[in-house]
Amino acid sequence: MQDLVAELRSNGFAVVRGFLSREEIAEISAEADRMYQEGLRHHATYRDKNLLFEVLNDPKAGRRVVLQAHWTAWLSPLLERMRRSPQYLAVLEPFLGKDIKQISHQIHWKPPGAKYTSYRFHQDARFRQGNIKDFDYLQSTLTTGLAIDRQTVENGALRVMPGSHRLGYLGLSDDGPIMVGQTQEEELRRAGLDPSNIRTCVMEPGDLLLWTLFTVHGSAPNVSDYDRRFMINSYVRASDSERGEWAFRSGVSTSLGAEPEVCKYEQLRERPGPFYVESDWTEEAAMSALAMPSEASK
Ligand SMILES: O=C(O)CCC(=O)C(=O)O
Ligand SMILES: [Fe+2]
Repeated sequence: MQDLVAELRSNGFAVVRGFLSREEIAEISAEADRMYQEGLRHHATYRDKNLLFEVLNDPKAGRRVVLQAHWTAWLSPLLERMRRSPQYLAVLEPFLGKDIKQISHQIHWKPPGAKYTSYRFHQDARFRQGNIKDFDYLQSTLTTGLAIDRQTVENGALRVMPGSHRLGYLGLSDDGPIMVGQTQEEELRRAGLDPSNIRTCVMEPGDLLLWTLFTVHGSAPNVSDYDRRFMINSYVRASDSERGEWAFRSGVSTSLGAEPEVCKYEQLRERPGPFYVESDWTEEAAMSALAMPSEASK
């Protein structure tokens, strides 16, 4: 038996090989494809409560792509069950106990041929608001990444910096969009990190990567001709978080309620949607904003 707790404590990440079977992954793969098609129905990024499709007209691919889908458990009974399946409880319980809420539920795609398929190095604490951004919460949270496709160097598997979870919040990539450009080595060195320690987490479909809110990680662009689908589910010890959807209560798998809970999307109550997101973080949008100053800035 692999001692995942010891591995995560010492390295800030660990891989569970063969977490799901071929059959289970085949089902999830088909459902992820269905969610991709669902996302493509929208001309731009779309939000409806916690459900989000990040949709972009990718300048290099010359087509519309879906980069992320959040909380598709609201659309998919299969994904709703799998986010709180016994397999997840078995991995989570030694870290978080039997009362567990879920903060994120995301499918990420890296469409072959697209420009925007990389993530600068960062710590996921960057994307959290409120109490759990605190370094004290290192032990209260756990993030999991399920390989739907093979994760290779070529298709942009997650890359981690071993031991970085002990350094507290470093502010990496806080200066700009996470998917524009790649982290320069100087930025890592300034934060006290040695770029030669970067490890690429090569995985087979069905493997599960675990990391912490403070583990420095990122991923390179997909330069292969196949997709890289990765499903991120992150969890928190329920007693340490007001936010999140229940996943397990006293070890019992718990389905979504009638109304969504605040997870990462803080404006859930005031601006539930549905709406399209007008802001665009691409370089192309930044260039056209410079070329055509808005009325207000003239
Ligand atoms: O999909 C990836 O490669 C990384 C995504 C990630 O780290 C994040 O969304 O926080
Ligand atoms: Fe991340």
